[in-house]
Amino acid sequence: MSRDSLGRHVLVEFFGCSPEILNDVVAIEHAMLTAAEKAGATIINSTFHHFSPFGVSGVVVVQESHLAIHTWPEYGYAAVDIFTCGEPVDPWAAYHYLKKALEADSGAALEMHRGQLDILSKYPGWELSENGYPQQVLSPTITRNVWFTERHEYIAQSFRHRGDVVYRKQSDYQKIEIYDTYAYGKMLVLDGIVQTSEKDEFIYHEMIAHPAMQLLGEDVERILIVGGGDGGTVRELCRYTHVKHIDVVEIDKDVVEASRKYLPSISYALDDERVHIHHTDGIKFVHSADSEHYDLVIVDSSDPVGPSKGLFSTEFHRNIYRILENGGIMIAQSESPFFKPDLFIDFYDMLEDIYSEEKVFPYFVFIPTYPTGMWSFAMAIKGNRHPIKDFDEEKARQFVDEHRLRYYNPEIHRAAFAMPNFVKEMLDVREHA
Ligand code: SPD
Repeated sequence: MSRDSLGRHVLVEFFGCSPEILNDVVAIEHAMLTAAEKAGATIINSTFHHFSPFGVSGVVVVQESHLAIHTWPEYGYAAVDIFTCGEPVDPWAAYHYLKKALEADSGAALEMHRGQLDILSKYPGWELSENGYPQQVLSPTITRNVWFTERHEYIAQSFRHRGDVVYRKQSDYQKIEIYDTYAYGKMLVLDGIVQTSEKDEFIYHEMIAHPAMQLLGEDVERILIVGGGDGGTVRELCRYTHVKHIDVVEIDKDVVEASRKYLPSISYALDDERVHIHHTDGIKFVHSADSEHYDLVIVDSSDPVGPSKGLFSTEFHRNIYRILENGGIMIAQSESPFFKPDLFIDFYDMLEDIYSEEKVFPYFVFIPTYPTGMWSFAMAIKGNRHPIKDFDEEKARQFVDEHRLRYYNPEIHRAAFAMPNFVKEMLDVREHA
């Protein structure tokens, strides 16, 4: 090309692309960065976002201008701009690469010459480098701006991550992903829902385990965890030497494998000899378990969608009641009164039907990575314990100090059971605490 303009702008339409690729922010970012390299451009930085419900937009800023993309997965369509200046950079190399990378059936492109030199005249004092192109940027800093978003109907939360997915697999039950986020470290995501992260997991896992364990004291030998394949709950329970046997019923072996490999600080206790992992359906397991067999049952589930749906059902919880020893405790993650108010109310109604109103106690935690931040656990007691009256504060303090727990302590134990007024109203609470 003879140099008749400052830049070349190729406006591209790609048709018949793979919808999966067009909806995958990581794949699109990777394709666009590679396209910039293929064009011979020098990458300065990139920013890419995934939109609700579908689509990705992003820009790669290169020393020689930019590449931009907007995708419509539902139409298999992508609009791409490739704008370059400087002879050595070839926008068409980017075009051909992207056509393959997006698996497009066809592409249409229009090249415009931007800044035609025959109609421009240079201002004095604004000389360019010898060859007439912009000066080279010395040691460009490459930054990437790639986000995972947990999306719901009315709210969403985004986490910036390092750009490459650490782990991704469509298992037999769900889509499992692990991202390396800047704010929370590695983060386990199931079907688009954040489960746990290296930096805030201690809140959830200490609080699902220790309130009940401190209440049960030495009276706990056999424990069942339904779900919990990441191993965080097991890790907390294994701190208690008097516990003899823990069954972990995690339907999805890939969750366990991924956690073992990529989240060792959470999962290491899965190798404790007292832990027995069963890759089977928790509902069936509980259905066929012996009556009055467990001192503690913990339902460490995901939200009530996909494989976790049945873990919020009446039949499942009736069976848990049956398999609990007299005096035993059931703990379940019970979502957020803000995020899913109807489900929250129904769940507590159901537990009160089974255990009686005086034996069901919601308690609350703050979890930064979950929608609304406010989360809850249900404690349901078969027998005559009370979470505050029977709480041995001194023993708990010793345990907390010995294990250097980071969230749970005697003050938190008491405070967690305090109910905000709006929750009391939701649950129609007549004081029994
Ligand atoms: N909104 C997500 C709730 C997930 C609760 N389960 C997390 C499992 C951690 N062991």
